[in-house]
Amino acid sequence: MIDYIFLVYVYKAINLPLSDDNFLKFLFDGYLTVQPSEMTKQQHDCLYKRAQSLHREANKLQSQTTHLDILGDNLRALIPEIDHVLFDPEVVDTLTSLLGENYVLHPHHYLHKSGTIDQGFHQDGNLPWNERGHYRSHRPDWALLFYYPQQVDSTNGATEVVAASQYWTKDFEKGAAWYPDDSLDRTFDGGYNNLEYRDRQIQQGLNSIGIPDLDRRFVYVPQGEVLIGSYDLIHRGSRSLPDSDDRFMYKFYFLRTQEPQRSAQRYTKIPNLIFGRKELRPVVKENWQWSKGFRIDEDIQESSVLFTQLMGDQEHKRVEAAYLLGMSDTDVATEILIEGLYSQSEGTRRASGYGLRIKGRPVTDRLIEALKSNQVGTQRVAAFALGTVASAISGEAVSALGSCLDSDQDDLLRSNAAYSLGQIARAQDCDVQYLANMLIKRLEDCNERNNTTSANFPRSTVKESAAYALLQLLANHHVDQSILLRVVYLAVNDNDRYVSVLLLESLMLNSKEDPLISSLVSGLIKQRRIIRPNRSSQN
Ligand SMILES: O=C(O)CCC(=O)C(=O)O
Ligand SMILES: [Fe+2]
Repeated sequence: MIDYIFLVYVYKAINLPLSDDNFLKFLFDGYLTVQPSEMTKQQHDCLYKRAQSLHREANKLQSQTTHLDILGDNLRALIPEIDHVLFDPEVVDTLTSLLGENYVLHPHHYLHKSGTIDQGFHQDGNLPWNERGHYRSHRPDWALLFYYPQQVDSTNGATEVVAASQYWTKDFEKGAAWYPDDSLDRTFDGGYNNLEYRDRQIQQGLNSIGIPDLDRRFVYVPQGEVLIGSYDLIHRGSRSLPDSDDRFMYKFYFLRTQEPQRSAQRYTKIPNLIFGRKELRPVVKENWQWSKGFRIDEDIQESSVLFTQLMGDQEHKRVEAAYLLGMSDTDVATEILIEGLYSQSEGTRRASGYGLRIKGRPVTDRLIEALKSNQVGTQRVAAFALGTVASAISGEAVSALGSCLDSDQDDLLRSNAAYSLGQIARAQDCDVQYLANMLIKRLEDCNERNNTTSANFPRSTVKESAAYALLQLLANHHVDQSILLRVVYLAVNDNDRYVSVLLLESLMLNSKEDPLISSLVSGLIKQRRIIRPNRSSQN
């Protein structure tokens, strides 16, 4: 039997925020690696052995749901020592530097073991088990953490990443429907015995994104290393040699709950971006400014060149153009982005959304109008682009997103609307009462039908986005006790463990000043939650 221990860790004040150089490196490369500063070799060895026994236990069980019961989501209860990694000062400081204070550990996680098959390149789905909830953020809103309890080298199945790939993606729409996952090659199954052929398939999958000179890197690391990456980094698990020792990787991810604060004057200096890939400089510059809480408009010269780039079919050129247009305060830039939003090309619409998202208040009305478009691909992007703190002061924007979430037919639109309400909920001046009621109502009374059974787990992607939004709200605002009681009820009763734990996290942040409640909730979060998802709830 594995003992439960419920240590309540107290976050120490951040000592060593990431240096500006390292932050910039993260914004370009999309990842960095750190060594936990207070862990010993014995602790890493212990986490290796624990991983081995858990995989053995899973193998013995031969059940259809070991991924839900054993290898995923319950790791903090089954292997309590993993908290040494999650709460190590170096890890906490790095995550705090990237995601701000009060970041939250997402309740979905997994213990990976490499094997002789290869994964193809992919971006992890932004909802558990490769489901899709919203457009990828581009901002440091989400981070993944890969922990390796043993050394990783060319023999035992390293993770391979594509450096600087986190701002790009592939199209996913299938008419009005969509692919839930972002595999670069959706037909790749990793099983071709001819290794040269397999390697060619992997490279071709990556080539299909249409961007030249991508930078593939195997992540070889010493024992105990942690990779912290943008959630959207393209990566894959590579094969191990047949007789190598087991290689484990504990995967977790984290989310931001607070908007960056305006920094001291010295940060308003824009660093030299000349060393990074050219197409990424505008994105990195915008992210830098956003993270430091300031904004300087960009001069654009060749708007016709940017127009052609945005309307074209090269993902890296579209994203570059969208950011340059987004950072300019000219009308011509706005008009180009709006035209892009209504384009027939999915990639152009998506890129335009990022540009419009930067513009904020001046384009709010245009985005509200686009929410009513008869092209669902335009509506979804408009819902996403409205999701910034700048929209909080527009009552129309908030109620347009609210009625979208309430009554639109398209699940991906509703899910994006919920996600955006979460971004708006970070604003000091948002309508807390309205948002709380609307989000809670969406979660109560089975208002959302289950719309996926992926990973053998019936649940609603929209509900998961609504829970995320409620977490953003409660992390930033005090609410009446009557609201908290409704949230407690949902957290205790919801059949979706991700909804439930995100709500517990929201209660924990909301009751930070009360050590009794926060210790109790923190214990509940760590506790193994639900042995099996309730299969009778296919409402
Ligand atoms: O095992 C690895 O190194 C990567 C696994 C991974 O990326 C995944 O399963 O999504
Ligand atoms: Fe992955």
